[in-house]
Amino acid sequence: MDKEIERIIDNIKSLKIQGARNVAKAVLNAIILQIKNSKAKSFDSLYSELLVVTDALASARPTEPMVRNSIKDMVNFTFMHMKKEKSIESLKKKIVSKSKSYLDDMKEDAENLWQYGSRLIENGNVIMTHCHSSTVTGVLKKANELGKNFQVIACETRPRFQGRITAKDLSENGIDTTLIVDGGMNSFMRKVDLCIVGADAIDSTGNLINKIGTSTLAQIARAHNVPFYCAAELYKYNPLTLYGNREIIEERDSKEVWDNPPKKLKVRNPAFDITEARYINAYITEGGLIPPHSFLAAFNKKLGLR
Ligand code: RUB
Repeated sequence: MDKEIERIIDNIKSLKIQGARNVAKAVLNAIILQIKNSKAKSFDSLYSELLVVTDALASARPTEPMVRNSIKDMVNFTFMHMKKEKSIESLKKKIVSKSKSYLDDMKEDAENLWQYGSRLIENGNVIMTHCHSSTVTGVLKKANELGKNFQVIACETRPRFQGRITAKDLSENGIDTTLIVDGGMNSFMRKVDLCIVGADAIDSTGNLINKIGTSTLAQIARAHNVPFYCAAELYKYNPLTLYGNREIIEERDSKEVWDNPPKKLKVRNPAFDITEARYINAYITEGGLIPPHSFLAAFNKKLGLR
């Protein structure tokens, strides 16, 4: 495998590249690299190489439907075009240009989503978020650009402290931001007007899979009557959940929690948890604000358009 692709896979595993969108973008860039640098002499070997590389990329973070959906689209595109193109070089050009337009579409989707989300924020609001979601920070930065005055409370997110990425990014962008430990969610909720979190996966019933602690935040928000939104592109949907399959929750190395624990002590480190649809007021998507039970229909509509 190309050394640069191995580096991308390592960076995804180690969380140097984190958050569903950033991982999906890195995967599409890895596909471009793979195709450009391929020395395959036949359509079949180009296709087989793509399958091996995309399989390794998809396995780097198991709980990421956006990655899997994008890979599936690119693999299907390659398969269909193998029958149409006359030479390997023209097929390679087609795949590279498709991957680039895919990345452009993702950018356009995010811009729309940020616009819709920013309209939920009013002057004087306090917004609580959890972990680091580039989709959520995009919404908040858009609202700031539009001249809205608000405060953000960012939860630190054990064990890898991704909340600090959010807090640093927002405060560097001139947004009034306070970082708190995850355990402070309840104490600080009294001041909060709305919560906005990101998404790794959404299932066919509208349940959300996101950084562990998201479901706690949603339940605390409900107890305080605070609206709870999730900012998620439609491609975060896992189509297999319609047929009874479950999204697998990634369990990371327990050493991230405690690198040298006492002997016989069990330490667990699931990366994500499930927030039931009933705690979610709406998903903020590129197609607008939609209730959880409509996520599947909106995804299907988007697929049809593509
Ligand atoms: C990140 C996380 C984010 C989602 C959405 O977890 O849970 O909320 O991935 O991010 P991790 P985005 O740090 O383990 O990847 O909105 O950027 O897709």
